[in-house]
Amino acid sequence: MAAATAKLQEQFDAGLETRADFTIDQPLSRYGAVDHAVWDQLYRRQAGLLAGRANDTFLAGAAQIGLNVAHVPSFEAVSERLMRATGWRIVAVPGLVPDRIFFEHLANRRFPVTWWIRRPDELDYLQEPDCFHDLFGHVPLLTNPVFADAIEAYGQTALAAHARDPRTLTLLARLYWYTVEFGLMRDPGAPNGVTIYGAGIVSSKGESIYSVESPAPNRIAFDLDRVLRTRYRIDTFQKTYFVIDSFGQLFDALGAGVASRLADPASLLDAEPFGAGDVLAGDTVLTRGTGAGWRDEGDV
Ligand code: HBI
Ligand code: FE
Repeated sequence: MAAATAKLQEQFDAGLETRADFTIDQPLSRYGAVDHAVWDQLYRRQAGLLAGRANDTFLAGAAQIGLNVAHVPSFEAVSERLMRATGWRIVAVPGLVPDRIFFEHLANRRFPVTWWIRRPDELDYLQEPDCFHDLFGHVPLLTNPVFADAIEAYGQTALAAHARDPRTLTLLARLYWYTVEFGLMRDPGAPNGVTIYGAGIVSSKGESIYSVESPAPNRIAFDLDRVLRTRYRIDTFQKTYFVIDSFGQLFDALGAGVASRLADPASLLDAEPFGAGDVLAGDTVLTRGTGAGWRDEGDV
């Protein structure tokens, strides 16, 4: 969090006027030729890698909202197209925003997008979300009505649960992590039987190949309670991916499912969490990972 805070401070210092909801006007004049070239390079690289690996609606959505351009897109132009598709908008922010503010935006069909883009020497890995991760990773699927409703429902549930009991943040973050950020979807027509929809995967060169093709990680059918109890790694490729059947299933989980589960979160909060690489007796295992590169090297 220290790096993110420093980054935020840097933006404040640079004189960007930040509103109470942490939004700013996208400072278009601050992008230079290098920034635009980074977007162009990342977009073309990921579009190539994701053909046949990502969920069908993902790349179609990216083109639909005008991300297939050779420069950092105008957030206003993207917003206009997205609004027509599902009534969602994107808003520019300096970086990570406080949890409550983040949930409030989602609950009101606004997706916060970090305005700045990584440097050319950071193409492959970045610790905090930048414009490419937020916009290319998260926004294309918001053109899908069911996915769009699922994220709004998550925002509303998270806002209420977090206000009632801040300890639920851990649980909410696990659910978001294993679906919105690192989710796979079952697809019998795909070469490996699954396609990518998670934003952390689609915006990563290495993980967009690893998540669907590597024998190392576990791929386990999504189960709400299981995911709510599972720790995650932020510093390596995932040891386990959870696989949904449809965006309808995601909507049920991020909507009524987690809302009812968090109405009385005590048992979940008290339970010992599962490790990121654990495979349990009750799991529906699609692929049991070989663990190459991580099993026996100590779990989280
Ligand atoms: N802020 N800009 C931004 N993007 C996020 O994904 C984000 C955030 N603040 C908090 C937050 N995520 C977490 O609350 C969730 O990932 C659970
Ligand atoms: Fe993200």
